[in-house]
Amino acid sequence: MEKKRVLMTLVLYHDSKNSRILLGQHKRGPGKGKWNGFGGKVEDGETLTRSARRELFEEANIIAGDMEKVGVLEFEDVNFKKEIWEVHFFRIMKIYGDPRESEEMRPRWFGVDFIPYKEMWDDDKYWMPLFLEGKNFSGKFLFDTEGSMISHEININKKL
Ligand code: 8OG
Repeated sequence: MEKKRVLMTLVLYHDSKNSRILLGQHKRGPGKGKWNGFGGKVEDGETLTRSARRELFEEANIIAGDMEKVGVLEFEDVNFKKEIWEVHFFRIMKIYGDPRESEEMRPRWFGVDFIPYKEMWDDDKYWMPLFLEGKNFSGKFLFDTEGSMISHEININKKL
């Protein structure tokens, strides 16, 4: 049976001037305790960028200035819900407002040399360094039912 594709966004802000990145810790749900960028499911009738901006505001209380698409990754669980998560990644060039804790996320700045990979999804160590270097990427990751990564494939793409 063909797996259903679920569209999602992930938004990241790298403050390169101060060598830091803004992450948020999930307070609930399947990713509870994990640090991540901001994002979630794209709702019916929403564009990817609109959805990304909405999630950023809901989760961290900040407004994104210009954003650019930097990649797309597919996450597949060996059998979970028969879904493929297609996550579209965006880089924010500027933020407006101070990050504030929401019901879902606890935002915090991390120095780029202190990214808490042990408390993040297994795949993040593959694409985060590319993101921090300003590269574009695409790839596929397969997970088992316990959430451990079984296989990975990542490509560096040319900028559009
Ligand atoms: O808990 P919630 O449904 O909001 O989480 C979905 C968000 O997490 C969405 O922005 C997409 C993102 N996401 C995945 N899988 C992975 C992953 O393996 N690594 C990272 N960094 N983010 C992921 O759905």
